[in-house]
Amino acid sequence: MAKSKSKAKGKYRFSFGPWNIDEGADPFGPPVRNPIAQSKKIKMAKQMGFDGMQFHDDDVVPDLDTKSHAQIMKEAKRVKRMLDNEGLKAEFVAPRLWFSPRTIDGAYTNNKARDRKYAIERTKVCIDINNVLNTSWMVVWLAREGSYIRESKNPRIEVLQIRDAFNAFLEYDPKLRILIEPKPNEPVDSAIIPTIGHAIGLGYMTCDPSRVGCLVETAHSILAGLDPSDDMAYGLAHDKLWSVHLNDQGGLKFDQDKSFGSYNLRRAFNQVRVLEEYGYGRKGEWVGLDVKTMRTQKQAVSAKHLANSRQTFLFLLEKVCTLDRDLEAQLIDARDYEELDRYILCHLMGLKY
Ligand code: 3MF
Ligand code: MG
Repeated sequence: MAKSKSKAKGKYRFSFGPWNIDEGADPFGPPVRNPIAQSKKIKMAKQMGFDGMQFHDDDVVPDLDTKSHAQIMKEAKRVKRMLDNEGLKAEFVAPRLWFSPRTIDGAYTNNKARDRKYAIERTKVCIDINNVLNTSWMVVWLAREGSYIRESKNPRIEVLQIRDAFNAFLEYDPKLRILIEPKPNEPVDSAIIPTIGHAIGLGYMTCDPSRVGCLVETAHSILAGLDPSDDMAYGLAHDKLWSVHLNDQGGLKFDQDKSFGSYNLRRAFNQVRVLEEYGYGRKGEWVGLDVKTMRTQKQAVSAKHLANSRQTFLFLLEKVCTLDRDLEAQLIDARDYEELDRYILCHLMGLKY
């Protein structure tokens, strides 16, 4: 567990997923690096000071849909042993519901009943894998729940279909907690659960709202035109921010997943601040870094963005802990926000104020 030099209130454990060290393919060009084996990625996580890993169900068991349940459990146990050997934990296992030919038009909100059934059964297998990896936190990114043209689905029914699917999962495993990861678009044009407010509202509609929370991802908030630290604060005010995917994003374009703080350091500072002021991590919440390797990175340095993002977080934590709160309070009291603005900038730049 990482500690700030100054006294931090939060307890920070860091994680990332195997997809965060990638081969550099994009919609316009092929891979530019060789794949790195899962076992190697787990070792790299340990070396870079991470405490755990995040997974998709088929990161743990590739080609999941073609295997028997017994085989899936056997392969999941192997990954658990690999983690144990490095002293790492699994933060969560998320169902990958956007690859199969059966989820082309959505998973829980697919217009075909047999395809919705597939998505629900697949998620139950994901819950079983979560149990083998000794985690009961399942992140659900609702990738294709939405539409490409508005008339193709009934949006009210879509919300109820997701609620019903979640109810089935909450009943399937009484220990399960669902963390909804909202994103407003990409791959679909219009997501049905686009923001953290929608995610939290949906949780309250389920049969056990106490077991449904959320994950805020920096880039997803920015894509929705929102401020990520405000989104995190909203989740925290509901005691429902159970994970974060920190990264960065330059405005309203494709989902960039840049290194944390690389685009807007002040915005990153405010995310760390809102977590620290809550005492984030004390209830077991993790700091996930959902950052992407730049396509231009060479093989040997294709994980730097992870180590850098973690370091930036710790650097900003130090900035949060050393902020002169008395001065800040005085400037707020005087309503001199120009001066407060200047103080924050000087503090972030390490300039004498
Ligand atoms: C997409 C994402 C996803 C989710 C992950 C969890 C591939 O924009 O952020 O990353 O975080 O799939 O299910
Ligand atoms: Mg994410």
